[in-house]
Amino acid sequence: MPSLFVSCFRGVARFPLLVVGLAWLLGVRLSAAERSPNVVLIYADDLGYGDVGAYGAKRIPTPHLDRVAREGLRFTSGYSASATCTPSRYALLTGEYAWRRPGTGILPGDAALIIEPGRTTLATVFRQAGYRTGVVGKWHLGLGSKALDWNGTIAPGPLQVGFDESFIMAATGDRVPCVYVRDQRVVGLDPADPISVSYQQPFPGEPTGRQNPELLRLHPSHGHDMAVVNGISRIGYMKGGVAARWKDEDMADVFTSEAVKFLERSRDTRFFLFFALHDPHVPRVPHPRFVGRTTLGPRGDAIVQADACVGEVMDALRRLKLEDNTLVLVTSDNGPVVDDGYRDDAVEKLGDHRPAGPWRGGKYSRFEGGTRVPFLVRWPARVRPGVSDAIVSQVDLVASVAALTGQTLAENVAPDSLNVLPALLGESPSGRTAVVLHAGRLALREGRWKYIEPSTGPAVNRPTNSELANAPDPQLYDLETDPGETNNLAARQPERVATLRTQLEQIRTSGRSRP
Ligand code: NG6
Ligand code: CA
Repeated sequence: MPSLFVSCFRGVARFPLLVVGLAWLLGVRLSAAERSPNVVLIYADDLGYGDVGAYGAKRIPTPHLDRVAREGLRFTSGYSASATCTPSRYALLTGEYAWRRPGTGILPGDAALIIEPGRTTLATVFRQAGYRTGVVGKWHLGLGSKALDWNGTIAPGPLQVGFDESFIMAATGDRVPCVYVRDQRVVGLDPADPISVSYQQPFPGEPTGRQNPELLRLHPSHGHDMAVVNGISRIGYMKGGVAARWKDEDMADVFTSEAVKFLERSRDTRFFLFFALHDPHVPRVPHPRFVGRTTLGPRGDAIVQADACVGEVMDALRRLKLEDNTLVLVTSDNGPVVDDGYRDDAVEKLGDHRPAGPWRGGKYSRFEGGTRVPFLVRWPARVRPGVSDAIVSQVDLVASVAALTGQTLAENVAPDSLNVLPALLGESPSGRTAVVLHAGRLALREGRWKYIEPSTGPAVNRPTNSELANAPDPQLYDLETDPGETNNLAARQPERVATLRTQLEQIRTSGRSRP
């Protein structure tokens, strides 16, 4: 570029609009990074494909999710990478299938952080592009290195893997410690009442659900009989930190107000917010204003509450005049479960509601219900409303965001993340050709075909009644003619089974699936 031009350009750099106008006049296209939007990823917990009006739910009003669907792109083949929370979140943030790494199963609340600080993550990719990054809500990827002292500095955690700010719960609503952590500290902790956490032994003198059922207002159906917090028994034991303990009925409001405050603080910069809702995971204790909003009991009411959280974030974006250039992606970490361990009427009141929609199985399952989840993308400035049948997985966000922000990923990072940006923006009808689905063992979807590798595990997860898809023989389904996976074609099409088995084996042994 001639030096005269460069110095002119520098001179006007203080006037961004002028620069954009000048660039336009000169026919210079803005780079991807300059055009890229704010991103809000709303990640529900255990929300099923069939739990959302836009996906066919009739008995749960979800007007805000439906509006996102109506004004955005609604995916019919959007997947979480696994059928439970920790491995799905691991894949979402690292772009690596969790089954490659031992130790990425459902974590206890006192587990160490499972993402190594310094690794490329979804958050570092945004940060690299100059975004301000925040996480609010459920974390469940571990905290600290080992033997964490909850009364001191809680690290490493979100701040060491790419987030500028965090306001989280460590694990799940049903696991101790039942406190919020802002950045590296427990919120509202009284130093005179320190917290202790154990997943091995009860603390002498502390009540437990097992021994003190009279203290409970929500009783376990399986497990969940240890520490009693807010009248609900949990997984794991905790002592102390009484002033810091959360109130389950306020949790959605607390997280949403933190999410909105993050948006307000970030309005003048580009930002990425990972807003990980707790609903409708157990224990389902919605705020009183949502109680009775459905005839499905607390599970349905918790979904209405989740929908309201989405509405509040959308309202905030509108109020801050950020709606147009913010890409909102709403999805869920795994499929639905009805009885996940508390006697909360979910089974009794289910009636004809089908939480997984047309799919078989649910949370914990390799049938489609385990991982085929609601998946919505709304970005008014760029994405035209519609429905997409492209296959996309949450593991693809790392590579797709790199593309969105004009970056090239290093060869050795995010080994399973594919750039499906054209599909996410509705510019291409196809995303991936194949995706690996995970719940203990693996399954492979390739186009219309679904191969489920043999497993000796139980066919049904007894306490939850989730059909797990475990069987000693291979399974092959044609999702186009048999979306409910009822007609196993494996015996009739052995060549296809062999091809898919080899393809899955290749993905497994090569350590990566990104070209
Ligand atoms: C299971 C819990 C279940 C839920 C799940 C994790 C029992 C009996 N069941 O072990 O209630 O917490 O773990 O869910 O304890 S997830 O969505 O975070 O993966
Ligand atoms: Ca979950």
